[in-house]
Amino acid sequence: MAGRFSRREIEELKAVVERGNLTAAAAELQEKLESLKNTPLDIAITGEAGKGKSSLVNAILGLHDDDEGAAKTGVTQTTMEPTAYPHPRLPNVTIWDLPGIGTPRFQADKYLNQVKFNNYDFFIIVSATRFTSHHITLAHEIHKMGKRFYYVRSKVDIDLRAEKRKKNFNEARTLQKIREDCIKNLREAGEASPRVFLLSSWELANYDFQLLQETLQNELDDQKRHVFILAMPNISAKILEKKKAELQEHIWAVALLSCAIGAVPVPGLSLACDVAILVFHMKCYCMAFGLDDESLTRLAQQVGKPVAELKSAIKKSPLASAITKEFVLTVLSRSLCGALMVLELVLNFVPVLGSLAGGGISFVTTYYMLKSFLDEAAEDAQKVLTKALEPKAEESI
Ligand SMILES: Nc1nc2c(ncn2[C@@H]2O[C@H](COP(=O)(O)OP(=O)(O)OP(=O)(O)O)[C@@H](O)[C@H]2O)c(=O)[nH]1
Ligand SMILES: [Mg+2]
Repeated sequence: MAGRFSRREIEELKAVVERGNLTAAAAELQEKLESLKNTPLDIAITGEAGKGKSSLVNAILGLHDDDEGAAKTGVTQTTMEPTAYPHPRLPNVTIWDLPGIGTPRFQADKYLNQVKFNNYDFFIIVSATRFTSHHITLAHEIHKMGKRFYYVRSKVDIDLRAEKRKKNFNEARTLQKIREDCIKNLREAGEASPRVFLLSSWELANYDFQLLQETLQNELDDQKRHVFILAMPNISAKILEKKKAELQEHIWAVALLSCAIGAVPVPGLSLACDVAILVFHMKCYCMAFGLDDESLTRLAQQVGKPVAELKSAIKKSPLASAITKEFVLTVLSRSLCGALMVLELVLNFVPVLGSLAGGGISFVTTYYMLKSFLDEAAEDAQKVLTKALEPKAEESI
């Protein structure tokens, strides 16, 4: 049932309470949550001109090439200086679209300085067709800085289309051949365990895009991983689940913070909690799941469906803009079941929560509210995704 604490959460909560000083613990937690919110993540997309760097920037950000705020793509040399593309919903995440290496304005020997190579957390080298000496230069320099790179072989849709003309065409075999070739070249360039991803920025659901996302996520430290997961485009059920799990991890900390800093009795209810904290985090959940007007409008354009059709899939949670103090108060007053839940939890955890005094109720109220809101928002986000991916009415006839 929504609202249950996991054993681990109870243990962590106990530990905090046992350490005795709730205000200090809350300050520590607040700092942790704040730094999580402000952790910068700078990802550089590099490679030769015209290989699909800007298209990949847009793919990672969940933007269409024509969207406002999208990186410009084109058939002639397009990107002339490092350009920052802040994530549409997470301003501390920035994808850097770098100009192509080896063009007249960006000779290989000056490129690294020109594009301020030191400034990024990690690199994605984008290639298409052949492996070149520029890839070796980039790989060496990134290594020298003690940083990582991921090698993306883009535009595989074009390779496959060309190979299809042959009699014995086999998609898996063709992809494997491209992959092996990239790995072999990177090994020869001195890379012990090359990380190679085949993809088409036009078909994110196919090939290695998801694997790329997962690999990046696993290799980031905890703090950057949290930021990265929330920044992912909502293109699969799996990504939505991951976001949910990531947000859920922090609910107990938010709840503890709420009871330590601002347990305010809710008028007319035997509940107390910091409504502002609830509003803030519920909005964050909606934004992470793309349950806001801007994200839905963009998604509707991308899949060629009316935005109203996507919105019709949303059954439980409101959009981010509708989450106000009044909304939260209405939910609180309606959640009789929630109140019972709170009571049950308080009774069950008297030894723990007793020492939080009045704050105990605020703790469980906040916990319960956020947990059930997160469950509902995640459910709605899955429904929106299913609706977006359904064949259009005229196509299914
Ligand atoms: N078929 C296909 N075309 C792609 C893909 N990625 C990019 N393109 C096309 O390739 C061309 C170049 O893409 P860009 O993303 O502008 O390449 P870039 O590396 O940023 O180019 P510069 O900024 O000029 O260095 C554009 O016409 C894109 O539409 C892909 O995965 N598949
Ligand atoms: Mg470009």
